[in-house]
Amino acid sequence: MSQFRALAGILRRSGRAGGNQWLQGGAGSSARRNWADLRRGCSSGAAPDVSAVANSSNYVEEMYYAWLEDHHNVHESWDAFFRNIQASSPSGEACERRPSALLQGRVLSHSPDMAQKVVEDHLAVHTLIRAYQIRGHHVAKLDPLGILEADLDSFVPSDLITTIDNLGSYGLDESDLDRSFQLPSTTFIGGGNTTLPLREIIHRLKTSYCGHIGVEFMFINNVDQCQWIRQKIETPGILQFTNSEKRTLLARLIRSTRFEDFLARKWSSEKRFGLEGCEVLIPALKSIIDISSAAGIESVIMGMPHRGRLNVLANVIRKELDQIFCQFDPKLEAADEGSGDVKYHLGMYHERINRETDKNITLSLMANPSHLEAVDPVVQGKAKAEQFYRGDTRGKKVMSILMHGDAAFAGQGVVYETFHLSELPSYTTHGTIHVVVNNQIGFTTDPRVARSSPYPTDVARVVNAPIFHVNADDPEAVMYVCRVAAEWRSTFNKDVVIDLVCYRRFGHNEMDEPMFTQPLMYKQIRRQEHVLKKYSDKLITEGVVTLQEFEEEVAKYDKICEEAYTSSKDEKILHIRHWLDSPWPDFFTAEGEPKSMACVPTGLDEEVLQHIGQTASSVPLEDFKIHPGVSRILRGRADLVKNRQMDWALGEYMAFGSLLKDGIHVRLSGQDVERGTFSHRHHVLHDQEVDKRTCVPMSHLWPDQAPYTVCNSSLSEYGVLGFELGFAMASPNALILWEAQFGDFHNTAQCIIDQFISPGQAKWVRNNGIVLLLPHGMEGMGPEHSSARPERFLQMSKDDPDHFPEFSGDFEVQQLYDCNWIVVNCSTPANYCHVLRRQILLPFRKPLIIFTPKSLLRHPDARSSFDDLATGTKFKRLIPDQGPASQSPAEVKRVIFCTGKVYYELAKERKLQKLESDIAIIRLEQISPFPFDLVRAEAEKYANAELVWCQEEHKNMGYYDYVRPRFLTVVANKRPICYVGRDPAAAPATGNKSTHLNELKRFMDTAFNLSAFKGKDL
Ligand SMILES: Cc1ncc(C[n+]2csc(CCOP(=O)(O)OP(=O)(O)O)c2C)c(N)n1
Ligand SMILES: [Mg+2]
Repeated sequence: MSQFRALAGILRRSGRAGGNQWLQGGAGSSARRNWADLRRGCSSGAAPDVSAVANSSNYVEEMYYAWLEDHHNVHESWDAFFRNIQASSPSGEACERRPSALLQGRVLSHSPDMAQKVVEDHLAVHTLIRAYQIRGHHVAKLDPLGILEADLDSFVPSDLITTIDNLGSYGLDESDLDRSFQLPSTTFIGGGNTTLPLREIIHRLKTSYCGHIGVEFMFINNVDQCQWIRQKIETPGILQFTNSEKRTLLARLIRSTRFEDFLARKWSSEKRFGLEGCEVLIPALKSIIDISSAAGIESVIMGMPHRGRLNVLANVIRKELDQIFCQFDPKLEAADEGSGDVKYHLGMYHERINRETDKNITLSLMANPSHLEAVDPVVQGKAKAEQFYRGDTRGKKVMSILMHGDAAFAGQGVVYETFHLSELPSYTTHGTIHVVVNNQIGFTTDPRVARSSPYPTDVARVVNAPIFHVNADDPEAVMYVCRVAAEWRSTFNKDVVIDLVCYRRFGHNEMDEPMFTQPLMYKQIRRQEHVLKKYSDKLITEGVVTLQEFEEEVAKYDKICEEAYTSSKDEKILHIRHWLDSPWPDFFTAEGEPKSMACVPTGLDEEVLQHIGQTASSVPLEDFKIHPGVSRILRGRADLVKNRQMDWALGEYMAFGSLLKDGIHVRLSGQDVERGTFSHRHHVLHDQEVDKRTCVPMSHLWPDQAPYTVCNSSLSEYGVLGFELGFAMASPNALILWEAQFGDFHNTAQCIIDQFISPGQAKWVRNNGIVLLLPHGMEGMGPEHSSARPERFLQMSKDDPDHFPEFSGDFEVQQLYDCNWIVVNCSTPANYCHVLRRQILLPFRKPLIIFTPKSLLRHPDARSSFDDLATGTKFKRLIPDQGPASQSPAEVKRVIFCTGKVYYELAKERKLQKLESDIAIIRLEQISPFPFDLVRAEAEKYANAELVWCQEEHKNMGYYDYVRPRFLTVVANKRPICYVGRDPAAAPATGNKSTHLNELKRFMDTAFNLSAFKGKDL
């Protein structure tokens, strides 16, 4: 039992009726002990029940004499007890050496009152210690400017002893300051002492918790972790550095500061989002990396916003300075394809030796868009993937560091989404170190109107991450906090936050005038001495460096910058490729080109199909009891396999299973993907009798297959899609799929789609083969749950609608190579399987957007034969009409082009109306890049027919706006393309079932009314 609890227990017990009897009995039985017992105080070795035995005069006397002889003869608690009595005795009596006067006067006649007072005072002191541990940070001196409150509040918690009067709230007063108190085991302020005078206790608490470091950790519900932090923060003298460490810190600070100075001197009117006011970020990151490297970390993946990014690239990742400087040259031409990106967004990857540890380390900074915090989940995904491929199951080799601005960290929801991934088994990176550049401003906005929480870091509390606030003008305090944070990560493998409370010396960027909006703050900032000056003065005073050494170090770095500047002028061409954050050296040629420009057929051997089909219909584990409903589904699958048929779920099984066989890791992530939103997938079977016992048949296909990961995600799109995108960056030899619960929910991840997936290659010359599965279809389910918004993806596709391409070489592959992403809507399970396999068999990677079915999952017509997947078969970008119309195309009056589920409705209606010879129906399976070649062949084949585009979506949605100009280009504007589908609308679908059916009927009637467009001016 802790001493604190023992004392508390005594207080409770002494208030109980009959307590005395118990006390006497208990004390009597243990009253007579030998000296060794006295020394220990009690047989368990824990603190003795001081008040419990205080009534036993013999025992107390015995103790008292022993104490008089030598204070060390008794347990510390008795020592404190007798000292207190002595201190509270009238003068003269305190020196009384006879026990009778002292004890009988002070203890025996006044106990249990006196004992109770001692206990209460101890409890009070323990409460006081706890108050500092919990709330000390509120009064810590965190703001280097000394004008702002880091917690937005000047309120001082009354349970901190900021004035002597505050002692009153604990029942203590000034006279108690020199009384000694037993320290609880939940503090380390004693160092080697177990008791301290109250004055010293308060002093040490203030030093630990109210100096330049403020720690928030007492919300963590794990005793060991709290103890660990207390020990790191409270142990006296812990914040000490060797001279060599101080010199390294100074050298790093010089680099950080002089780098910004250099840029400011050379390009005074260029935006660079300088680090001035938080120069300590560079030594901070380097220190985190040093300590992590020493603990075994081999790869660090970082994400950060604009502020200080160039400095991090130069001084942490060690990008060649001339490569950075040449980016400021406006005449520099880009050597690579695409649009490129501004210099303060580019990423970087570098393998080097860590000078402090002499170990190899790979550092990568992920490229990011302006959209603050969007890169967070991407970094996590990439880190997770690197851990996964290295078999680093506990995050001991690969780690992530995320940097944040104070305003963005508090304001952006994706920060919260990312934190919520941090402990999930399939998403954890086993601890991220977050570093906040808290310059107490966001652009022009003050924190008091930018957030509702006291600190910008409060979001981290949800995952029990400790938060270290630190005054960034105290470089040693910052280094210490970094050391603790890195050790925390390697000890507990959990997230941790470092809040660098700093200031922004200039405006938001170098062109901005901050005095417009923050006049007083900026008056103070102008007066603020630079941290480098303050720290170098300190070290010179301490004799750690001489002024001359300092000046030489500065001159040395300035010279490095000057030389790099000179050589940067020789750079004529900018290679964005050199800024790649995730290279795939073996996948591409040395020049970064695909090794071929062909795609092998994606069909499969019958044997493989049979084997996968059988596994998909079975439970590979013994004594595993599945739900009868699942049994039924598996039996259904078995029947299909017997008939060499597959439904959607089996088509997917064939794709995943065959890729796994070829050593391709498959990872499917999203909400409820394990079962499948529509209960069709069932990739994870649950034992109905044994809790948490599951079986993943896909993992039992072949003994040497690649691993299969299927994971239900948290209820997030932005965070999870970003994560999977990052995962897909790590290796080209993996099929990474994210499935939306319903396609329209992807819009809460729009930023990842708009900023990373669509333009990623153009901005950062990096391929990414992520697959988005977006359930889509108008099925009367209402405005939501219906449309995955194909129009949005198509609008962002970059193939030129007005340019008729040349059909040379492998046109299909060339088109795919040129596009920014691939958009498909497959109408058959076999084609779905083919497109997934093609995704991996292509010699490059492009994002793949698939609109997936809902009702078609079980539609008896939407099945494929094994023949459609046989060896030699491949993905069909377009499925031509195969019925009577195709036999005599010249007679055909109308060709309906469509995509996806509406095909089945059209085919059914055509049959009903007996128009199979008059109307051809052609399915566009790959919508973008548009299969100009195949569409042209079909248009030519049905030379006399009207061309119709039919979609079930509203006219201003779906595919129409994308396909129309391309059709016109195909027919050289010589034939019109008529629209059949729902009218334009604001909402994607009606919530009224009968309206839904009426709409369907109306456009079906038009589709099969052969005179619908007669005489119309199209
Ligand atoms: C999602 C998003 N919204 C708005 C912006 C515009 N913006 C750029 S920087 C900035 C202020 C950022 O403040 P903070 O996070 O504190 O970083 P600081 O610039 O102070 O380092 C804003 C609002 C943005 N880049 N991203
Ligand atoms: Mg800020």
